[in-house]
Amino acid sequence: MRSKNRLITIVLTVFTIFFPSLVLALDLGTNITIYDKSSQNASGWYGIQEDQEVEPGMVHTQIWDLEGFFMKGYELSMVGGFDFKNGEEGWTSGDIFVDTDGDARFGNIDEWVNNSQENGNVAVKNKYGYDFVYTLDFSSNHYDIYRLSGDSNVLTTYYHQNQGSSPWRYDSGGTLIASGSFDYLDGLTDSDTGFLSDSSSGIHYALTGFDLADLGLLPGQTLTAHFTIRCGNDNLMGQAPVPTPEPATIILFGSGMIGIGLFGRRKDRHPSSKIS
Ligand SMILES: [Ca+2]
Ligand SMILES: [Ca+2]
Ligand SMILES: [Ca+2]
Ligand SMILES: [Ca+2]
Repeated sequence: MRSKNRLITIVLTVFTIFFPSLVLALDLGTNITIYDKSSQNASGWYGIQEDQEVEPGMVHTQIWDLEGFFMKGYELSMVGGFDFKNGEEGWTSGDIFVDTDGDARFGNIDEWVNNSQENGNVAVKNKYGYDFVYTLDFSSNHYDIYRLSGDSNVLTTYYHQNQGSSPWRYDSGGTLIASGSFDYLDGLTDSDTGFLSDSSSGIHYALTGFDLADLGLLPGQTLTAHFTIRCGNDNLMGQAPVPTPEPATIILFGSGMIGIGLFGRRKDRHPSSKIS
């Protein structure tokens, strides 16, 4: 048995040395990214795909590229060439907005945004349809979740031509419903993420661990997630049906109960822990 274990260890070590990308590849679940409804071309940096894409007329390199939203069970994550924690040239991350009743408004700005020709991150009523926002604190990797209404205030993206990427951040008037913590990953490779980089940067970043269970969603509802950078340079959108609880969760829960049962029985052998 011992030599068999040693063989397994050797095989795993060799595998890790020769195929590090396979071993380290992130498993963030299903890619739920959708078209952000803002493009000039069918492909390329102003195209309809999200990887190697930014909004029309904006700076286009990997360091400005938001790449994908992912969902694994009730965990939401996202990946980008943009450094979510440190930003780029003072242009920082926004918050993560979630719509749960199918009326999120984004892209196609001429159709519905009263687009002033002024630049600035302006506080406006939440006319974008989002029902929840995860506010991100990168000093402690902490998030708060607020429930939003149409009377809540949110901040627009900075550049007036990027209003289809709004909103950027939460401002005020929501109701705090839950809190949690997220993980920030840096130094990810193309192989880790499945996305492309370029000569400006070979690196990808990820934020993981946003719990959707706190939103009280029902299976069958569709959720739409939104994130952008302060300038609105790139807009990232994701959409997916709310999952039904997985059988695996029930099995795990069941085995946990069996474990507790065994532990309890073992403890019972000790006279002092007997329950009469
Ligand atoms: Ca990219
Ligand atoms: Ca992009
Ligand atoms: Ca909504
Ligand atoms: Ca985009």
